[in-house]
Amino acid sequence: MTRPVLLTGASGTLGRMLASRLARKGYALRLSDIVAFPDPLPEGAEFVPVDLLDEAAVHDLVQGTHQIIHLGGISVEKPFRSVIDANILGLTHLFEAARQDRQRIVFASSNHAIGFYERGEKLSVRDPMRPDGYYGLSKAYGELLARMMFDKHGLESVHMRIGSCLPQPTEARHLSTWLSHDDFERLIVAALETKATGHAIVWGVSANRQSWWGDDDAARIGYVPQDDAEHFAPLPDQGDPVARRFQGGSFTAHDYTRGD
Ligand code: NAI
Ligand code: 15L
Repeated sequence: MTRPVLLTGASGTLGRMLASRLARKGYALRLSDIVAFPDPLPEGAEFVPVDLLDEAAVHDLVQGTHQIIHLGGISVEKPFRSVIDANILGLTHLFEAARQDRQRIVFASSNHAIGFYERGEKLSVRDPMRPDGYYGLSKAYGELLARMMFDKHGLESVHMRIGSCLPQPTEARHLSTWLSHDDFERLIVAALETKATGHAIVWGVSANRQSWWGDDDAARIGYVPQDDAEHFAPLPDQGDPVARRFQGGSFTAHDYTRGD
């Protein structure tokens, strides 16, 4: 029997979209979230409700699956306490369970791990992280936890530093950060299907002419984006001067107290 791919955060915006796309491609899926899956279950999918904070339940959830796509957790800037619960404790439970079962994890990291670089600066995934809040910091933790897990235990993982995954770009910042749904699917399939990934970090971004993000491990996992936000240009800029200055946009302006 085929072992299903585990998808956490399945009831969220990207999870629902991905679940139906992967099911159409013939993947057997084990969907999981803390809240019920709101749509009819795709063919070949089962749903297992789990709170990532429940270590024993996370351990059981991983058993018998084949690779893990981890989208579950807090997906916006929030106070420290709410972020650490799902994004640090919950994430660590998942990596520990994956390590015991020797499963590859494909992790939804975020551009907010590097949000305090100024717009226009061209980045490599090897540049130092500059998180723009507790949310971005939790994504930095995920990437580093996985680095340790690979160096110490050989656990493979692919980190998608996702920009803005939307049906279409709606503001000027998205001309650089947009990840189309089709390219998101391409990235996920590449991360699942590549024979060996090691610890890979890939910008989760389309082939945008105005992208700020360059050198990464996309070629190593075979990810070739095909869409370009430029087709939607020009788009209006949004937010206050801080949001317009930095790559992380409005997340950087949240509780920003510097005078410059
Ligand atoms: P979302 O907020 O719609 O989905 C997250 C899901 O995680 C929700 O369904 C929620 O119920 C679940 N969740 C939260 N706490 C949980 C817990 N303790 N146990 C189990 N499940 C829990 O977010 P979205 O937009 O679908 O994003 C998915 C992932 O991709 C997130 O990790 C987010 O940080 C990341 N990401 C998304 C981007 C985007 O453009 N949508 C950009 C960069 C990263
Ligand atoms: C993210 O990490 C968020 O999950 C998503 O809601 C968007 O705000 C995105 O980044 C972005 O930066 O556009």
